[in-house]
Amino acid sequence: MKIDLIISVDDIKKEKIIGKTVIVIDMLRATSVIITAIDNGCEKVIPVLTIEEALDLSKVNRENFVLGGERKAVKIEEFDCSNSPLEFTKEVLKDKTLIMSTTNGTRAIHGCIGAKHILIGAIINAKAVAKKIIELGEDVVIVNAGTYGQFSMDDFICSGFIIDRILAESKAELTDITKTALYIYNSNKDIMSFLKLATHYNTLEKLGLLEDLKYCSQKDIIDIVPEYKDGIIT
Ligand code: 3SL
Ligand code: MG
Repeated sequence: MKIDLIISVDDIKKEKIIGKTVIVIDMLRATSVIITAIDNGCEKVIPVLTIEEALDLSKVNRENFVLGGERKAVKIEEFDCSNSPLEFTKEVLKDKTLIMSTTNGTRAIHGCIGAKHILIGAIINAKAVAKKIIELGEDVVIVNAGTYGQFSMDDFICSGFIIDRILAESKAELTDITKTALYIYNSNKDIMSFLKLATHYNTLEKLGLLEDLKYCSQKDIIDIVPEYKDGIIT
């Protein structure tokens, strides 16, 4: 098994992902939200690119849907929830479909359409992702959402952590970039300390979202791996 990595949504090249198994990572915070929502009983998540699309989709039977997401890390006015994983509780999500639109995460998922498997990963489900990757036994491309089309330290260390979890149970061939992600994780096993250097960490901290940062940095607290297929994540 070979593991490669793409550093941001703007760097996705179709020829690198078509027919491949990909892991999409936006640990701050979109993929952490999706994993938490599904784990808390949300029926399915529909990631969409625009606010208009989200509002349109929810028009019929509005009570069946929860709308979540952000622009510039802040709740979208017409939506029910922001992009804080802590808002997506069992009570909020019971028997609901979550329609979600975020700046980088949902774009990254859409950018991977055409891949054979699109798995949703974060720090909180890294071990489960590693297990699934080993079961599939195929080459993997880790797709970092990044931030506004740029490399993001948070997604990179998360990639290194997932690679570490894979290597704990299996052999894999690494490219230079995945060796670097692993090196970064191995030199910074305290995720929060490393994240403090990241631009997006500071953006969220300034918005008073320290609890989100703490939550998203917890290792292996959730044992499921959501998968995107035909427009929905289950
Ligand atoms: O860009 C995204 O998808 C979001 O996760 C960013 S934020 O952390 O909600 O600001
Ligand atoms: Mg992010």
